[in-house]
Amino acid sequence: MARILRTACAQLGPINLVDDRKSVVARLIALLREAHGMGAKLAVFPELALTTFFPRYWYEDQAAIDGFFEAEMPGPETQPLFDEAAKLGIGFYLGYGELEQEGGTIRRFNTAILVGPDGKLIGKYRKIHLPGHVEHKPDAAFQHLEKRYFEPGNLGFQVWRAYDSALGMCICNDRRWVETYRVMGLQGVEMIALGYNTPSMTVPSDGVAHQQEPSHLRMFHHLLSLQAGAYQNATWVVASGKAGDEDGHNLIGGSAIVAPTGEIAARTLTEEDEVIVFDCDLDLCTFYKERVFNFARHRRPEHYGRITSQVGAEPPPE
Ligand code: CDT
Repeated sequence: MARILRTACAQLGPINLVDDRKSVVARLIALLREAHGMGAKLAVFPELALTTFFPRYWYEDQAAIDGFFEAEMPGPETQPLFDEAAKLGIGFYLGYGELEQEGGTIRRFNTAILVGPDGKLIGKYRKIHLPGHVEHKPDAAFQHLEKRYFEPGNLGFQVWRAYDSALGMCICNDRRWVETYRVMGLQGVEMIALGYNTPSMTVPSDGVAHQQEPSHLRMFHHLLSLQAGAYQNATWVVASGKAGDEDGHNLIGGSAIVAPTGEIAARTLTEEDEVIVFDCDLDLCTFYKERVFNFARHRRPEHYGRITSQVGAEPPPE
C-alpha cells in the first residue's frame, strides 16, 4: 500500500509594514482551514511568514529591528495558530524571525519550525546559507540585510521521523545549495519543507546595468534548484513563498510541490494567499533511493573531500 502524505503548500500574498501579527495570523489560520478542508495533514507556510520581508530595509534602531522577531514560539499572538492546528489535527511548517535569550546574550536567527497535528513542536531549523550583505547601500532602492540581522544557523540540517515519513527543513537561499539537500539525503529524507521570500530584482549594488539579472531568471533558478535537489536526493520538496508587492517590492510566487522524479506536481498560479495540495507518495522516494540514487552502492566520498575541506573555489595555477 502506498504511503500517501497529503501535503499543502500555503503561499502567502504580500505582508506590508502596516500589517500587524494579529491580521497575519488570521490569514495563516484561514489558509490552514483551507488546507484541512482539502484533506491535507501538513501545511507549509513561507519564510518569515509573520512579517514583511524586513531585510530589505536598513534600520539602525535595534528596537525597530526586534519588532520583527518573536521572543517566544508560540507567543500570545501565534498561539491561536497552534490551537487551530491541534483542533483540526493538521501540522505545519512556519518561518519566523527568532530572538533567543541565551544567558545574557541575545541571538537572532531566521528560523523555521515543524509542528505536529497535535499542535506540538517536532523540530526547529535555523537558516544556514544567509544571502545578502551587512553594510548599508544607500544608493540602492532596497537592501538585502540578512547577513546583518541574523547569525548563521547552528542546528545543522536535521531530519525528523514524523508523519510516517522522514522530514527535513531548510529556508529559501538554502535551496540553491546542493549541500543542503545532500546532507538531508544522507539521512534518508523523504520530504523537505521550505519557505522563501525571493525578490524579483537583484539588489542594485553599484548601478551597473549588466549586473541586473533578468527577472524571469528568478523563477527559472528557483524551480531548477527545487527540481534538481528533489531528483538527486529522491525526495519530495514542498516550497512555499511569500509573493507579490510588499510596499512596492515584488517577490516571486511559484510555490511548488516537487516529486522525487524532479517533476513539478503542483504549483501556485497567483501572487496572493493560495493553497495547493498534492497526495505525496513517499514510496516514490524508495524507488529512486534503491536504484539510480542508491547512495550506499554508488557514492564515492573518497573523492568528495573538497566539499567539506574548503569554502571558496581554488582554480588550478595559471
Ligand atoms: N530570503 C532569501 O534567502 N532570498 C534569496 C535571495 C537571493 S536572490 C539570488 C533567495 O535565495 O531567494
